[in-house]
Amino acid sequence: MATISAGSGTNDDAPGPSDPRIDPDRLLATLSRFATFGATDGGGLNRLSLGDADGQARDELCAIARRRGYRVEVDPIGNIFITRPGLDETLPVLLVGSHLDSQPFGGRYDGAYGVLAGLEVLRSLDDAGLRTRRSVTLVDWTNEEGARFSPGLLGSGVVAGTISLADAHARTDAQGITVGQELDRLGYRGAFDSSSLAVHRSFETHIEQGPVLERTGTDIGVVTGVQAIRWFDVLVQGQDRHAGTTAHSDRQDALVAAARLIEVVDRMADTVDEKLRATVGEIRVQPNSRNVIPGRAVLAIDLRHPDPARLDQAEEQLRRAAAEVAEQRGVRTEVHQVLEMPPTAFDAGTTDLIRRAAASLGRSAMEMSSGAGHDSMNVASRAPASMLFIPCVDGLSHTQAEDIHDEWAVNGASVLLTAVRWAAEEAAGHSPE
Ligand code: HGY
Ligand code: MN
Ligand code: MN
Repeated sequence: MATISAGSGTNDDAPGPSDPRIDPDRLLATLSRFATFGATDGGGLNRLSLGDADGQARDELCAIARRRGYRVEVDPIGNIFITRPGLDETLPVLLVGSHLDSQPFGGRYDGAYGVLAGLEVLRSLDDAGLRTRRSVTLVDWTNEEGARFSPGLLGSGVVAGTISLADAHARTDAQGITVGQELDRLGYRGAFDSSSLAVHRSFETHIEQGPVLERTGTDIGVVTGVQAIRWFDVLVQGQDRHAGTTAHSDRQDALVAAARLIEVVDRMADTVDEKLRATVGEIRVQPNSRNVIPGRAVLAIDLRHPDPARLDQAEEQLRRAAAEVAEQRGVRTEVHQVLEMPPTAFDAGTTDLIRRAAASLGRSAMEMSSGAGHDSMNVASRAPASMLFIPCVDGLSHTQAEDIHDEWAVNGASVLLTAVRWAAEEAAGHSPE
């Protein structure tokens, strides 16, 4: 695993007053610093949304921003907006950023890279003494992952209107703690009206979370869109009974019934089509004791496909299988949809800026669609948005083994800086094509 060290070389040819450059050492040192918040022994992160480690990362980000004199605003769902004011603050802003929360045994770069590459852009503009026409705002979205509080994309979803603030505050984790309680505990239930934030363009930088860029030796992924996502919770209610005294003919075993459904989900890549991604990533069993026949099981299901009609097919198969298993196993089943994200097509003009920024820096680039979900799906419903990817080692993500090379990190931030500078100078009233 390539460790992040102080990056190679600094900027020998110091930037002119209006020629901002990324500071590789500062970017890499900041990535290392943030990787300590929620660090696991396996070299990854356990920085669940609104847990203590997320609170530490948030506090560090805000402290850096305040030391730099940036404006720090927090909205009622805890999204953090850090603004480097431009010459004309009446103009819609440039939005960069991503998320700081991670999976339970996740990687150090999923989300964090986008936030910290965005921070590096702000600091590089400072170094060059460059005041952009439009303000540049860096965002840390609350609960992108949805690992602790379902659904994911929660903070950006409230701003996009896909979930109400009240519903979002009421979401609970496995211990029954609510989002609202955690926001209050960490001091991140803010009052900033983010729904009023006017965005000219949004650029989210992220690791690819797949193998294509590394395999093809391409520096930058120019992301044209994201596939559709649907999450379901399936409840299986049987009857808990003594394992030693209950004949199999008298059992209503919720876990066995759930196992039948897991098989159905796994076969969907055949029964729907090979582009479908169907996963049962989590199962909660009650009472979860060796000598008790499980009375209740809850499956957390993640379905994805570029074509929502195929997701309709998968959903229909899931609902039919749940009804059949209920009949066969003498249990009750319920299928609840907890997240629906339609396929997203990013703004062509914003995507083109990324493509041209990469070319201007001599970085190789290729167009690609994202298999992973991102907050930019929500941002795209409100403003011209796009994303740029950097490679990750072996395409691994959502695992502690997630890793990147230093030069990939620097390349992505440099392309982001160029795209942001160009967009920030676009004429007032310029309506992105
Ligand atoms: O699940 C996703 O696609 C994202 O990485 N959270
Ligand atoms: Mn992510
Ligand atoms: Mn993720």
